[in-house]
Amino acid sequence: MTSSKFPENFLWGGAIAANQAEGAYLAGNKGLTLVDLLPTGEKRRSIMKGNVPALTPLEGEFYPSHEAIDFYHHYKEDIALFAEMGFKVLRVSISWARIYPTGEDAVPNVAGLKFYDDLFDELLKYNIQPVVTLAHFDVPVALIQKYGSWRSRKMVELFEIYSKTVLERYKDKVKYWMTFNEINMLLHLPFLGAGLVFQEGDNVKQIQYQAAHHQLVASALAVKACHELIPDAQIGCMLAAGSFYPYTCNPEDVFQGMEKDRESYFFIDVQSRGEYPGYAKRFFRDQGLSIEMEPDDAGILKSHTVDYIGFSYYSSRTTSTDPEVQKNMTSGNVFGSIANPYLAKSEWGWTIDPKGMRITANQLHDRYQKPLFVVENGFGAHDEVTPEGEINDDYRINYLKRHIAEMSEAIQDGVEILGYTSWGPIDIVSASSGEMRKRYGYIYVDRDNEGQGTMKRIPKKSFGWYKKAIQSNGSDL
Ligand code: BGP
Repeated sequence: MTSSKFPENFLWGGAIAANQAEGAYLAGNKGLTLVDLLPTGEKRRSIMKGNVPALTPLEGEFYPSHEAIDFYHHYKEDIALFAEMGFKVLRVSISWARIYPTGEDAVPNVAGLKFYDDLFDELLKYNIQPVVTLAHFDVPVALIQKYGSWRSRKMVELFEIYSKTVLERYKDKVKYWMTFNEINMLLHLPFLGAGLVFQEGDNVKQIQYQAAHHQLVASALAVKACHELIPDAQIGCMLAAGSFYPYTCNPEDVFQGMEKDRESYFFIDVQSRGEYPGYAKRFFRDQGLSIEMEPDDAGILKSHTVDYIGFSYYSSRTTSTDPEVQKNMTSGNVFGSIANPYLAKSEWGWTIDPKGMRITANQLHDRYQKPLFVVENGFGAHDEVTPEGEINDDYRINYLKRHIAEMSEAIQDGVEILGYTSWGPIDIVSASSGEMRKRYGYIYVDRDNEGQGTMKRIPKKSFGWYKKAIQSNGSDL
């Protein structure tokens, strides 16, 4: 392998989300969001799919996002550590319910606006550019109660108001924006991705694709608003990426791999190319789905496409049409993946495939011919603190190193990549499991699965490693 090369001005940094880091879930008049209803363990998994028992937190349950790592109160200390590592960017999300606690308040919440002003100012003090996601898994609960969340067209209008509010407010501070985090998650974890709750007898696919249409129009309207309000900003989409490999060269497997990729590409085709692809129209016909669209929608989608393709990459996926092979599914992949016999897995069953980063980046580039932004990548692992108080996370360094090297290969293949924000540069709550034990950080946080701990921050071994990687612009991994 040739040595790593990155363009000058490559945006090195990390990515977190409001709902997994901030905590302070009721502070400053914040309203409840869907993550405030997610406990840990099995129950969480079932709720994330849309089986939601109650739309209020239950007495006696532990909700990890309520306090998370209390970034709301610790952000200065945390940003100082990110600055020490040399971050050029930090990806964060704005919690809609901090700005509009019920999602449709007459005026935005002053305390919420101020929190993000202070946060962005603190970042800019260190020359760290904020990269801001408008929606990262946190629909206000009041909108789920009143409208059924993204099933309703009403959400498009309310999201537009919210987007315009924050774009206008932070236009001098934020130049990189993103609309919906992992928009394709709506198909796999519909409650987490879009606040969708299902009742018996619901036509789940119909509801999902109608909600998807609403998010796609809302995304295009946010792009429009961003271009109008902040002409020197860039706004992108965000895909949970990772290509599907056919298990064999049987054309049936190959075709299935293509179709599975298209389940995800569908969203980005609309956001980046501005229209529904033919295969999606066929899918709707074949499935008997009828998506309600307003007369202006096609024009909105066509005129307001994204500037870059943001994506998360953790692992590749594998698919087969053979029922025998299908018995060997990986436990940790919400996309439904067969175990790949060539690849190892993390403790959570996530396949480790650095080469897949290069493959995925090339495929996205070939398809869209727009700059890419790797806005999530990382290794969730259980870390041990030694009696000396050290965390020697060589496994994490090893994972990141190999992925960054493959990203460099992709760049040398001609793929334009704006930057790399690894996931969870400081330990935060895991989205899929709700655990604190599944850690991604360069910075350890003393907090456990039950919410106990001092919240103390401790740099891990990977802290120094990432600092060096950034300092050398990726050439010293
Ligand atoms: C993505 C999400 C993140 C994040 C990450 C890691 O799906 O955008 O919010 O948490 O995956 O997943 P987990 O926390 O489940 O390990």
